[in-house]
Amino acid sequence: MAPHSPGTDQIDTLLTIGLIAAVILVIAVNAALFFAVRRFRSERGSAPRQLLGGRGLQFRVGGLLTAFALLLFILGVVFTDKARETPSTNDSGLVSAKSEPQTVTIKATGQQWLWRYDYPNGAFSYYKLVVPADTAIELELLSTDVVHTWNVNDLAPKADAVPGKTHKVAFSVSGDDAGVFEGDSSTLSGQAYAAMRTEVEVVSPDEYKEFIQTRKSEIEDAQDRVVSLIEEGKTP
Ligand SMILES: [Cu+2]
Repeated sequence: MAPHSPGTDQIDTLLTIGLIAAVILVIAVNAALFFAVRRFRSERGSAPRQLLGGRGLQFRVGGLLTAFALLLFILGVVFTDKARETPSTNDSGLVSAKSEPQTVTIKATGQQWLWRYDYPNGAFSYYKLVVPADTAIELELLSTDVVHTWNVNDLAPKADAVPGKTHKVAFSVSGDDAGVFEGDSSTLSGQAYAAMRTEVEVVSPDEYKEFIQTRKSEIEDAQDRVVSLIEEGKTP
């Protein structure tokens, strides 16, 4: 993972803590097993001894594991303190006509097997989402058929698009990190779910405005062409 939005670096940290804990446990358990097998092995041919640990030993091992669990819990809480920080729009982000910082709300609709994005001005795009940098982005996840999962893990925790419900996922990317981020639909949503990929392109607020305006007029032009074809009787 390469975190690029507030909160995602915390998820990354938690992942690392979990990994280190797992490695420590695997080594400790195997070392203990290896030690016990070597230390208490019986000679070939003789009946193996039956060993019983004293009560004290059980308490010591139990205590040690409790301390380990407690340590993990504390580390998890301490290092993910900022995970609930919400993304915000800063000075370089998208501003309104009255130069107030804005939050951009975009509808992301999952369908077998494509993501559709609907922008505030009525423009839409498939597969690729374009967002302004330094701006709080709020995605409203919807689904027209089955459960899909919007998963661009450099930007946000993954979130489900469930039919009949709206889920929200928020992120913001600093202008220094502007670029393209790859993602997918990480819930089995049918035959071609592996092809249900997505891409988030982070551009400057001006480029974003230009993008949605161009998209909007392209869509309107295409609709006009269809309408005139119908009027001429050449129904497509
Ligand atoms: Cu899907």
